[in-house]
Amino acid sequence: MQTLESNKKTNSTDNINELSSNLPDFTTETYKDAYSRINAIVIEGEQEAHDNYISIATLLPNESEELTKLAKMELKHKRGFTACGKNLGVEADMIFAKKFFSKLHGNFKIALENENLTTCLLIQAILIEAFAISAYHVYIRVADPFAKKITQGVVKDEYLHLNYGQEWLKANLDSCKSELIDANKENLPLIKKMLDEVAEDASALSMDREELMEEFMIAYQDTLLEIGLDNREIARMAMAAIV
Ligand code: PL3
Ligand code: FE2
Ligand code: FE2
Repeated sequence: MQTLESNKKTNSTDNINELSSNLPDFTTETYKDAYSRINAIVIEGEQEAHDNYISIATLLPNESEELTKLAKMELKHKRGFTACGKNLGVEADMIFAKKFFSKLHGNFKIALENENLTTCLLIQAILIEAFAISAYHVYIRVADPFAKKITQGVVKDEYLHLNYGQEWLKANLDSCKSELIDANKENLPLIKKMLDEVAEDASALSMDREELMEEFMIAYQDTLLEIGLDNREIARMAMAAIV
């Protein structure tokens, strides 16, 4: 547990890259073209995260204040990443980004309509946040100085969001475990698909696919362990990504 915990706070490779400063050329057309989609994905993701926390608050009226706070952070993230695109002279391809999220967004909507709080929290506060955390960690190592600063601020907040979902699911594990496992089976493959879909553009930004997967699995498994699932259950859940 100690070692997993320490993974959250220090990302060893952050420092290594700082020393070698092996950064891509942020001015090439190839870089900017890929950035127009990646930047849009992040902007759309932050907006949807905002909307999702506001929606979750309708299912948890007692926690509305806390959830509204989390939602507001997402809008701040959105503004930060919008500035990153402007700074590089890139126009975000929002149509692409909406499509990118549509399947997961649809599943969230269905869960919300059915008042499946566990599923809503798994999708937003665990899967999407772990995806964001992994992507932002990898991005920080190869980002332009302006974006790097913004992303470092954002990733700290994302841990608060992940933590929120983690603590609720931990406190309610007895009653939500089977829904959690089912929802994971349905939605983890979508995250895997999204990762595959973004891999080529990410690599144009010097972000490595294997590294993204690795960071995702660290955040994901660590969270499930904290929630109170055992190693076998976590292995089973993770397996849903490869079938
Ligand atoms: C929740 O707070 C945010 C959800 C955003 C999802 C982001 C997915 C990231 C895809 C890969 C992007 C790399 C980072 C680049 C930043 C401009
Ligand atoms: Fe965010
Ligand atoms: Fe978030």
